[in-house]
Amino acid sequence: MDRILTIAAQFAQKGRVATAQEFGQGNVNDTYLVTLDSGEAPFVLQRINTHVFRQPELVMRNMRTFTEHVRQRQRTDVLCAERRWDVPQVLLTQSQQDHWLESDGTVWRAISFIDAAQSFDTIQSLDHAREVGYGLGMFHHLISDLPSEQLADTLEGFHITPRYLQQYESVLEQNSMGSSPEVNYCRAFICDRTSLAHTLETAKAKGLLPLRLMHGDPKINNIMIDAVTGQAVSLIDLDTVKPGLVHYDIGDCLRSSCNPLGEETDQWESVCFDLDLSQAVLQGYLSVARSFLTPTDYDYLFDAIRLIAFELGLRFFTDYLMGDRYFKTQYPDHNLARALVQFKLTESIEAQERSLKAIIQDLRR
Ligand code: GN1
Ligand code: MG
Repeated sequence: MDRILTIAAQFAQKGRVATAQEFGQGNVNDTYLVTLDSGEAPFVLQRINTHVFRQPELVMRNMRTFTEHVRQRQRTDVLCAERRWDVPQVLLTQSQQDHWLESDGTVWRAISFIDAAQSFDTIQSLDHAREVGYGLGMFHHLISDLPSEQLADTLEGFHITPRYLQQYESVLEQNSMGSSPEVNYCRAFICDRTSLAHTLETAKAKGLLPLRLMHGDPKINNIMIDAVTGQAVSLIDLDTVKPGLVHYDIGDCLRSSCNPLGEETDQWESVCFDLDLSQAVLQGYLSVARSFLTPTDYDYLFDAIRLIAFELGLRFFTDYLMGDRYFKTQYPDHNLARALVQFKLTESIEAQERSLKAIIQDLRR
């Protein structure tokens, strides 16, 4: 921890670093909450996983472009005048850099802490679901007038499902994996859905879905909720804010918030997608997003929800087969367990296709 304290001190403009504690549930970066002994606001320190984000300087540049844009927009935005909305700020080092390169080659950055707010790994109530949706809508609203060319692609291939499928297939060719009921289930599950993988990319290629800016990772625990009002007040984890489809975000938000057991549950056989929650999330989202969604956007909402759950299962399973190189794990079969959860969720979404489509149909009127 001494090393972390020393790195944290690079970002402490005022006051001395008092403590640094591991923080959050991130699967990719390492995150610490840093407190200062001067009563200054705490901040978040992160080691950027450069195995995943190979150009961390681009990640930081995007983050600064994004936060500056939103800061300007908030000044005149009517929705922001009505209620609290916070944007995490990039903190600079003593020498005014947006990241710190440690002598061992690790890359670090610091971000302001969203005060008096919390996030949850699982959904708490229908009101919470509505707020989660509102938060994503607000995020898309605030970013909707930033031209997508202004942000770099910080993670090539991210959410391009056919690429994940290709990667899976090449891992299968090289890998003589043992068979177990769980592994066989995953393999058969993917095999039955290879055509599904292309749904959003085909629509994008045909020009049916426009390239916009997206958050990339708006899962339930990246949406901060005000500790007093219960309202969504911020989206954190801005590494993957980059050009993409808003559908990836909508799918990710729903797959993570409408699974009441959460993505880390060990009861994968009981995982299901909750329709009432999905209605609440979509209501919250559309209360802001209705103004910029096109009729075709609505046509692809069901596909997006189904696809992103499937895609995450595919990513976890491929990583399991590759020996856990991408997602951090806490035990040997962790990525397999995570994949099973997402596949069960996909199955549940598929089983409720008609009802979920009816909810979407009803909300688009
Ligand atoms: C990763 O690091 P974290 O937990 O914010 C992943 C997301 C997944 C998520 C699943 C850059 O996000 O795509 O949906 O795990 N981020 C990246 O929990 O791959
Ligand atoms: Mg993330």
